[in-house]
Amino acid sequence: MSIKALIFDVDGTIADTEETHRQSFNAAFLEHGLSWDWSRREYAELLRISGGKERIAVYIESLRLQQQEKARLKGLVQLIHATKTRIYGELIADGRAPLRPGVARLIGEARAAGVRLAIASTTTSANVSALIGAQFGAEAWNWFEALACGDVVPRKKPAPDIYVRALGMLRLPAHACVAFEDSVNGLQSAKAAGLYTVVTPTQWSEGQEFGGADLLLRGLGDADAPLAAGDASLAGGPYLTLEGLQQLHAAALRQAAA
Ligand code: XBP
Ligand code: MG
Repeated sequence: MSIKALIFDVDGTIADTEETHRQSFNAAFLEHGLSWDWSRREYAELLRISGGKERIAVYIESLRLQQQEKARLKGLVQLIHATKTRIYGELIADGRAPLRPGVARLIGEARAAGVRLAIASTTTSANVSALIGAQFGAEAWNWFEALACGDVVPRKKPAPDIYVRALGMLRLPAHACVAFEDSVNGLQSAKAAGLYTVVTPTQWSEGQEFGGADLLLRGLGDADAPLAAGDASLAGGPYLTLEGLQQLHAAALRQAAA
């Protein structure tokens, strides 16, 4: 088996969480007496910025305000974001943002085959734990040997830092791992770290530039959610299995060595 570990992005990849993030941002703004209210269209643009704190700071900078007021508001970013993270955790614990089709199946196939699991996400470890706990149960926290999240690295996606960190925690070389992503920032991060990367966009990231993806599918697919014909031919079947991925990954390694 040329694949020793699967490294999953979280938001948009394991689950379509960005609508819950958007609602959490807006609820936090309200709680802090701010009249900001990010529409879906506005949030889709803001998603180009990795990291909720960074996103809020860029938004503040875009406002027509005196520099002094911008500086004051930027001084509140950590507090606003902590409120947003609390609200997000509550919504996720309520079962918002179910797993995308095939995620639980592929993770189960990997565990059965002894392929190791890791997370490489821009969001906070609190958010990742909330999602994994809500969707898999608390025992699943131990399935992921490496949780590389948020601020543990100086540069967020599209920089490779978070994937390099996950590889270091796994003590594995990039060529022995596969990354799963949903966005161009995530794809660029994983490719810059040298990983074979599967991209499954969501409505928030569709239309972004996925030219460098090793495998681009609308989703992983499942027995009750089979892939459309085009994706099925790429995946080698009605849904992407670990065995199918292993064949694609091994072929890519052979091609790179040729
Ligand atoms: C996506 C992100 C995150 C989330 C919001 O992360 O860019 O910023 O949008 O979460 P991923 P935070 O790498 O998992 O796709 O507010 O915690 O940043
Ligand atoms: Mg993502």
